[in-house]
This record gives sequence, structure tokens and C-alpha cells, in this order.
Amino acid sequence: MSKKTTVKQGKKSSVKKATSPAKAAKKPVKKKVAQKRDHFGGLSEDLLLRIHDLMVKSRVLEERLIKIYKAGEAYFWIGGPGEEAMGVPLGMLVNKGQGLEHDWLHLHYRCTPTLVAMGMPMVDSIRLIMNRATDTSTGGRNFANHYCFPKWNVAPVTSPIEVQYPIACGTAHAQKRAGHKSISIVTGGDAGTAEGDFATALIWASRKGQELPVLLTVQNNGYGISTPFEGQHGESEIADRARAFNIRSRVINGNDPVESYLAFKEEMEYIRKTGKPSFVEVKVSRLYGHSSADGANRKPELFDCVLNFEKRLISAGILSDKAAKKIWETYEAEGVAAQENVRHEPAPSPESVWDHVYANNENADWRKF
Ligand SMILES: Cc1ncc(C[n+]2csc(CCOP(=O)(O)OP(=O)(O)O)c2C)c(N)n1
Repeated sequence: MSKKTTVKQGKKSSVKKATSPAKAAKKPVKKKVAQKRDHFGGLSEDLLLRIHDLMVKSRVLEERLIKIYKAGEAYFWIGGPGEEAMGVPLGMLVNKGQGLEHDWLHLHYRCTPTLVAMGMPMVDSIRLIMNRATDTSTGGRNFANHYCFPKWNVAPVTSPIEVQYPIACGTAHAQKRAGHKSISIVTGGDAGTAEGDFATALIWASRKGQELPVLLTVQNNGYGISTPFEGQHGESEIADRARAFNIRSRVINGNDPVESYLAFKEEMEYIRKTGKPSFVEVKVSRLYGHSSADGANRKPELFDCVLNFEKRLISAGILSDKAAKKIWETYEAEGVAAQENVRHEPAPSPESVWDHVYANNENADWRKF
């Protein structure tokens, strides 16, 4: 029931007298209550449309990965549908490139939206989940969404959770020492913050006089596999932990791409300017559950950031229904075509198991010992 129609019980004054038909006829038509205009935080229409386009691309890709898994063409799925509203803005704001003068990224396995926003083609993700030798991240030898892109300083996504946090402090330290304005960015899950690695990162990031240019983010989706957030945390917000280390901290609604874009922009500017860390706890939806291990089924009760943002853009007249439909269809066709091509690509050869184990493959093959 809306506020307007709520009748307060027991209040005589709320009982209105009947109006005579003559009076009612004269009564001016009640002006429609002006709808609150959505200003999208002052972001330009062009930028909003780019964010929407990338969010759709990432969602279509993730849903394709799930279909690939369910069709028996992959062994496992884990990924980031439900994190598009934070992941896409983050990727768009990265100073992308190789070397210490560019940002470093230490991402976790729900990072597809960030990489899509950085320019990763769909086929890269499909090659990885289908374990093809053509997969540039791992040569077809790792899980879905365990990316690695040296050309963009994207460190390998690790299966052990949260180890990426202290590693991010390492690249931030190197960036600071080299005197660049680049930063290190780390993402990870809420349950993983129970790991000692997370606490280690807070310590290394915040030592007085030696603070590090690192953006520490935690994507709080309320679960660690099947363990709910409640009951696991003494603190009210994970951000409170960073506050204890005097790290500038905030909590944002990661289901809103505008809020996420503005917050990340502000925090990244702060880190580049001061060389000090910032912590952002991002509230997100785990839209398809944890992974294929718990079914990878859509959770209809959860907030869908892509559909919601699309609806906002359409009601503001920034996007038409027709244009939106076309975007979904175009990316769907791209995903289907990529999967079809990847089907014909080879699996890794047995010998390649030794590649990249040690530098120059030295002493890599135990059979030669
Ligand atoms: C060190 C370590 N412990 C346990 C696991 C098993 N594991 C994989 S994902 C996961 C849950 C992580 O939850 P959270 O950090 O909240 O991230 P989410 O998956 O919800 O994004 C666990 C316990 C692991 N991969 N690594």
C-alpha cells in the first residue's frame, strides 16, 4: 500500500466527509504527483548507454557459460552474474596496460564483468571454460573465470580464496617505489575475509608512512557457498575492519551501476592522489548461486541489476525497448558463434602440462629426474 492511500486507524481527522456531486464536478483534477526524475548521478547519456551495453554483454556471456556447462561441454562453472553493476564500472575506470605505470588487477572468480568492460572478447572466456589449448589465460587447464591477462596486468585468478589481497599489496608496493600514479586493485568475497590473508593485507596496506596505493574491495553477496553472512561476522560491516586500520572505507550498493561508478571513480582518484589505500565493501546479488556445484540456477527472488538498470534507462527515455532488445540479441548471437567455433578447437596436449611450471621449463618434467 502506498503512503498516499494509507488510512491511519483510530484518527477521526482521517475520515473524510462525503463531497456533494455538484462540488465534486467542480473540483479541479488533482495534479499527478511529479515522478522523481532519475538524474543518474549526472553521468552522460553516452556513458550510461556504454555501461548498460557492457552489463548486458557480460550477463549474456555468463548465461552462455552456464548453458555450456549444463550441455555437458564444460566440467564446472563459477562466475559473476549479479556483479555487473559494480564490475563493469570498475573495469571502465582501470588504467589498462602492462607494466608498473599501469594499474594491477588481482581479481576473483566473479570478475567477468570487469574484464568485459576492459575489452575481453567473449571467446576468451568460452575457450577457458571449454578447456581449449587456445585459451590464452591458462592453455585450457583451469576453471571457468580463472583468467590471466599479462598484457593488462591481470594476475592469475586463484582458486584458494583471498590470497590475492596480500599479493595486491606487493604490486602496490612496487608501483609506489617506482613513483607511478598507478594503483593495485583487488576483489574478493565476503566469506573469504575470514582468511588470515585478508587481515595481512589490511596491515600491509596501512602501515604509517608506508601506506600503499591499493583499492581493496569485497563483494558481499551474503554467502560463502552455503554459509550465510549472519552468524559469521562480529562486525556489522566488513568495512569496519578496514576502519580499524585507519583505511578510508565505505559501503556501496553494488546493484546500482551509477553509485558504483561514482564511488570507484572517487576512491581511485583518492588513491592516485594520496598514495594511500581505500576500502570499498560492495553489496551484490549472487544471482545464479555459488557455482555449478549448487546447480547454477537463477534465483528469482534476488535483485537483478542488469534488468533494473535497463528499466531505468527506458523509463528515462535514454534507451528504447527496441534498442535494448537488439543489444541482447547481438550479444547472444556473438556468444553462440564463439561457442560453435571453440567446439572445433583442440584440447591441450599431454606434453603441455609442463608448460609454465618453471621458468624456461627447466626441471619441469619429473620423468627426466
Ligand atoms: C583457502 C580456501 N578455502 C576454502 C576454499 C573453498 N571455497 C571456494 S569458494 C568458497 C566460498 C567463498 O565465499 P566468498 O568469499 O563469500 O566468495 P563468493 O564465492 O561468495 O563470491 C570457499 C570456502 C577455497 N577455494 N580456498
